[in-house]
Amino acid sequence: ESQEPWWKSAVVYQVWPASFKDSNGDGIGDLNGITSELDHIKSLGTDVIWLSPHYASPLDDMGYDISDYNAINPQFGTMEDMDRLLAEIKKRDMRLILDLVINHTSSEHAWFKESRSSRDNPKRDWYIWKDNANNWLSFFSGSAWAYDEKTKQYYLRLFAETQPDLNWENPETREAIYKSALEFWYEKGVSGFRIDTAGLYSKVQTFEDAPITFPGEKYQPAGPLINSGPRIHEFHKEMYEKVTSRYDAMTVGEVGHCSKADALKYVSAKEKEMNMMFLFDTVDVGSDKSDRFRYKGFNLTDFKDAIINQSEFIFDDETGELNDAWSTVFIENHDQPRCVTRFGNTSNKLFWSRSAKMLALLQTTLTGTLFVYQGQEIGMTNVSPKWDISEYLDINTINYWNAFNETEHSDEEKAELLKIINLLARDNARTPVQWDSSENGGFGGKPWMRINDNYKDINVASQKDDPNSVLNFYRNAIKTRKLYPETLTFGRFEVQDYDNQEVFYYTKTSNKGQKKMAVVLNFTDREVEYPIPQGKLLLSNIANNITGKLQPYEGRLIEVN
Ligand code: ISL
Ligand code: CA
Repeated sequence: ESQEPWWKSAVVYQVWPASFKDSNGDGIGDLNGITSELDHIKSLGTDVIWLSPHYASPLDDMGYDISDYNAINPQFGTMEDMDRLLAEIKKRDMRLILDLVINHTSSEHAWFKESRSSRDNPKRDWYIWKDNANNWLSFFSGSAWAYDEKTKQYYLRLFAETQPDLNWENPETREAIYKSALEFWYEKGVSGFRIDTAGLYSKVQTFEDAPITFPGEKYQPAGPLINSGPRIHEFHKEMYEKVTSRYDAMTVGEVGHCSKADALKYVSAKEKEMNMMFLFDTVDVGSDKSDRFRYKGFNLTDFKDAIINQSEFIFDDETGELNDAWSTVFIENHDQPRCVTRFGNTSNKLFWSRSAKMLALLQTTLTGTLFVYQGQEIGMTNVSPKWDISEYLDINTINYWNAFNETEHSDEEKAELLKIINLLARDNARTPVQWDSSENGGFGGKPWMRINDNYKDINVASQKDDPNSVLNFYRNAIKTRKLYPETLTFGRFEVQDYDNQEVFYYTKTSNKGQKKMAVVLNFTDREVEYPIPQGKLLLSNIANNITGKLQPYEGRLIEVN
């Protein structure tokens, strides 16, 4: 009955291929492994699979360093494997979106090899070369500029040294990106893209020093000099007009942080840029937004604010009705720690299971397109705090730790940073998916990254037929979401009792106002007496509790009368 496009009510499941499932025993997840688990993915209520980079890559940044947009990483499989995966996805009435990494390539990409070969190479200007470096900080620590001995200039690399930034100012470069990274895959039948670092393409062309954000530091976050820069909306409009608009596509841009005005430019339908974006308010709660490891701790009102910020721009200020913009709902991805460790409680089995389900209840009742990350559906946790720093393999973590150790620090300071790394490192999302309690957690061969020690307790096999498992809670909650789309996916979101630091209480109201639901979540490990709204209990993570007392981590969805 609704005229809304399919991607608004879609449930998206993100696969990060290296750690999903290994079909040939070499310890690296692969495309055939994904194909073998499509029924699991579908059983959740998934409509769309977002596949993190599967392209040819040296894997310095686990595939976000692409050396050929039109080839499959041989460690993940072949083009035939990819065609089969796509066909099997479609057979199950799902769609596939890919990762679009076009702010930079790998330094092994043919374009960059040409560009660096001489100052007068025709592709020299496809990347950003300068005689002098400025003070910009790389997202992976240190200077954002790398010196190239051969031609004696610096190239910009906002991420790893092997991830040179493309020069979007050059129209020829943009054309090449559209053809090779987008059109090629649309023509193969994919349904859109998750657009990596979608806010970073337009750099302020003076390349001036960034102001001091972190006093005493040599390099400083470039901030607005690179994020949502002067031509960013022009570039997105061009990409939409030249490519995306020709397909029935879904696009979700990774923007991170931006003003409300920019948000509306990115995702208002009339602007013709992209459908929706990922904002990082929630996943950055308690952290400095330029450096997550500068962490100050969690509090529930900050968390409420973050969730408000991520979707308030899709409602008209005056009427409260939806406008023509759209938003996303997510709490995990391959760059984030596990939500049950971060926002829930893993100190015992009961709290683990209950808080994982409470977070599922939160996610499945918020407005926007819902994204679930591999392993989230079984309540996978962060790695053990006992892991040695050498077990962490992510370039972001390693570079940060090395940069920190370039200056003297006390044992207390080191221990403090190690604690924060354990809480927030991207590695936490990247351990192999735990399929069963057998060797290597049923993932395949001896995995490229150490499996989480708790795989015997937390795995798909032990949860799939247990009606009380986290997995079946996710399935039920997604079913409920699909039963009441007007209220849960499209409804107006209003936080009640904002100042409460223990309970997160909000209402969802269908656009025409005929249905109203309340969500009440106890974010503490204590019983809390609470004036719970009267009505029909639609979903709860504790069977049959209709008392006025919320158990630790209890969550309820109530249809209020
Ligand atoms: O995770 C981060 C570092 O703490 C973020 O700053 C992250 O680098 C940023 O959100 C951009 O992420 C995306 O592009 C990166 C890649 O490493 C991430 O995996 C990807 O999601 C470079 O392509
Ligand atoms: Ca493999």
